[in-house]
Amino acid sequence: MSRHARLDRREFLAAGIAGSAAIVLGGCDRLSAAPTFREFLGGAEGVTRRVQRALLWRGALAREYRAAEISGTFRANGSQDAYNLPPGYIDAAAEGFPDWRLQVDGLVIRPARFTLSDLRALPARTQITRHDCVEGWSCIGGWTGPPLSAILDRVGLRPEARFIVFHCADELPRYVDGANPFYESIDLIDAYHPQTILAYEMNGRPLPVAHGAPLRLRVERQLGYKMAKFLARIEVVNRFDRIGRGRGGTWEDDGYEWYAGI
Ligand SMILES: Nc1nc2c(c(=O)[nH]1)N[C@H]1C(S)=C(S)[C@@H](COP(=O)(O)O)O[C@H]1N2
Ligand SMILES: [Mo]
Repeated sequence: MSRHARLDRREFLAAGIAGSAAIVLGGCDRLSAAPTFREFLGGAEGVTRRVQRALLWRGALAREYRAAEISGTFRANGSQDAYNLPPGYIDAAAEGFPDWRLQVDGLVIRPARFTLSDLRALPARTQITRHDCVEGWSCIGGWTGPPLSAILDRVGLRPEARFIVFHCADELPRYVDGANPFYESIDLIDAYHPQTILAYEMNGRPLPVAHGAPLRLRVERQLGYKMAKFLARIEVVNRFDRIGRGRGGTWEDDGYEWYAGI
């Protein structure tokens, strides 16, 4: 990555953070450790990750909350409107995404395309969880959708499969040397975790555009930036060094950790 691109991205983030400081986090909380949170992820992250891996079973469930604990307003972050989305996306949303398909391919036995009704026909899980953003805020929301494992079982993983890559419809402007669609990736442990779902509903209603309509990932044992919104394609791979800038995700390509455990 050129120094220039990184600077642009930093400026972009700085502008976003400055902008969001003015926003009242209605219904959301600042994390108690907010000032040191990023520091914690940076400096001590290696230690944290080793300790987590040693002490915590990665299959353990994230805490789930009661309906009464849902945040009155759930903050939207990153791409959230027409600015970062392809032309026509908002209109398609208004019509219920008739032409939208989720493409699932890569190291799978039966590549497939799913419509929203295909996904709604699968057994769904509803979970009320806390979303923690690396920028130091958290909100509690309810999510409904099929477990990712159900989709992976449908397509069948080939033995070489190691990671699941989520390709999104949005692009972050100014990040680039060219087109830079948002992407993220997780390993098979998280992919088969029972709380890893593809949510088409938030708080009992169709997922709003700001939160990633029509479909977003919830991977509840990790930080917010892993929860890819505006899903377009799921690719099963055994390496991700040739995707994007090679670190497994848009935020990782800018220096954040690939495993963002909380
Ligand atoms: N496609 C896409 N997914 C994304 C982002 C984004 O900009 N684009 N931002 C990430 C970040 S940093 C966070 S905190 C959450 C925000 O989700 P929310 O808008 O529902 O709060 O989405 C994550 N997933
Ligand atoms: Mo975030």
